[in-house]
Amino acid sequence: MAPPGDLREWIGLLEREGELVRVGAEVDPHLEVTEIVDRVVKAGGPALLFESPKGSTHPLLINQFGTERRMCLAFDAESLDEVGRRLGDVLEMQPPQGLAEKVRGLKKLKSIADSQPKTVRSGHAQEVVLTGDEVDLSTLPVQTCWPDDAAPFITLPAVITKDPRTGSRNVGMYRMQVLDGRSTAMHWQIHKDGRADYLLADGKLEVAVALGLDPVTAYAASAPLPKHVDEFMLAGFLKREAVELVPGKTVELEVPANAEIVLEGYIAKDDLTVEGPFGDHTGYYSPAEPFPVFHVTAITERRDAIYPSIVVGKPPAEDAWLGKATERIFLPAIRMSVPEIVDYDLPVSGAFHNCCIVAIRKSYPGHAQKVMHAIWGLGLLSLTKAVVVVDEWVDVHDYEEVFFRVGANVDPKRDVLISEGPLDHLDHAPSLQFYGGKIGIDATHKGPEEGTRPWPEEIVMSEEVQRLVDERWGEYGLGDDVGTEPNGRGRSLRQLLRR
Ligand SMILES: Cc1cc2nc3c(=O)[nH]c(=O)nc-3n(C[C@H](O)[C@H](O)[C@H](O)COP(=O)(O)O)c2cc1C
Ligand SMILES: [Mn+2]
Repeated sequence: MAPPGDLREWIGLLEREGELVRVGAEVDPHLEVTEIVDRVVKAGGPALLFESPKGSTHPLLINQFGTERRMCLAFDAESLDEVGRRLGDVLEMQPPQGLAEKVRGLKKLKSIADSQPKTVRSGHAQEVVLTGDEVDLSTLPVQTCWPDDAAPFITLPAVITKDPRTGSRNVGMYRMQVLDGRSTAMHWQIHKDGRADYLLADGKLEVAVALGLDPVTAYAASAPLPKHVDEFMLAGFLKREAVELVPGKTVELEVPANAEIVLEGYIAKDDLTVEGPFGDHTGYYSPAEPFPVFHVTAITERRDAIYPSIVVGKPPAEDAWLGKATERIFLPAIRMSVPEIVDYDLPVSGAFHNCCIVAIRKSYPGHAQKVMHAIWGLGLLSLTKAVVVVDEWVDVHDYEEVFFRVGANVDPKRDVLISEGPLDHLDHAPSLQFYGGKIGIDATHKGPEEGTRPWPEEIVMSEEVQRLVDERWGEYGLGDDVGTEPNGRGRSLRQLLRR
């Protein structure tokens, strides 16, 4: 088995797994779809294929990413950590020793070589080609997600550009406000690679937008890779099959051959429009701001093309799982530069950029502060507003336990670092947009070498007594519902409180 090859295969898989419901009733992409999906997402419900969106002939697929199980189906993996390990395996390659290791090493190298996208002659994405006056975005069931949204927004695009100097490709997920039948805004934020390509362009930048991809390639568009690394290569690696591309019809860009819909066009330098407001993943409306205009020169489609969408809003929304995928998949890459990091968690309710909890193998004074600064210097993680550092044995995904450590181990005067730096484009809290305060909380154990009193021992029952009680449990007449597992380190507070 491998991850699905295109959106149709993916829909077929979801259907076989009982993970998709077809909605035959006519439903309005203006607000109504959002209210339905928001309820279904928050209940952990299935993907939805709206077969008759009002005013459009294209079906609308939504909530394809809405649960951990569907993410695992998308990646053909047991867990998202397994996907991370596949990447980590390649990143951490050492010179092989012995024949068996050499053979394994060659396989790994081949998996990298095979992940390079390849150009093919034709693809479903271009079964229908519409150019000039035939271009009409109003045929798509683009959602107006929230009541104060300025217009309909394309929310799940893979936006393809090339660096005008080096020719290296970038694929990013940037929402697009529909302005009229032939143009949209392009909401690449100031820290993003697509915008960097635009700033480097002389006059005009060609852009292609792929909609309706296999789930791994769609995910890859949202992955925070270094600018010179092609997201289609990551997709090829994770799919274990190269992304196939076809030359665009009106642009010198290659587009995914398996896409349901492709928008081709260009963005002219300094051609700006007012974008927003838009009900954003922060849980608030992001205000209207100037962003570039994307002029569509061609729409190419698969016959009976399916339009993909996603609703962001107050967390948790469907995008939570795209964010969690990134959190898990990038852990090995982060550990390449900060190996003392054992694990990290970006709480969904923190909209990913607001908070990062990180567990470290602490080995010298100031180590927690070193890691805070590392996070604040690492790719898009640099936009993190709050970093909480805990010791390696703390489960960073257990927020009750993290809260316990912060309460128990922090002297606010000594262990809180207030800093400043770049902040997320969408963060409305700082006085200045893009720039403001950061907080680091050191909730690790300390000691005299960091100027504190000797640190007390945590309470843990001796293993001997735990074993004794295990053995004698039946004699106490307490039944098997309570207390059959030992307390102490390693058992999370949340698990204990649930009992
Ligand atoms: C559903 C969804 C919508 C997103 N919308 C935007 C957006 O409108 N603008 C933006 O700059 N980033 C947006 N992002 C985040 C980017 O896709 C992400 O930061 C990615 O790394 C950008 O690609 P790049 O690193 O090549 O610039 C969105 C992510 C998701 C999952
Ligand atoms: Mn990129």
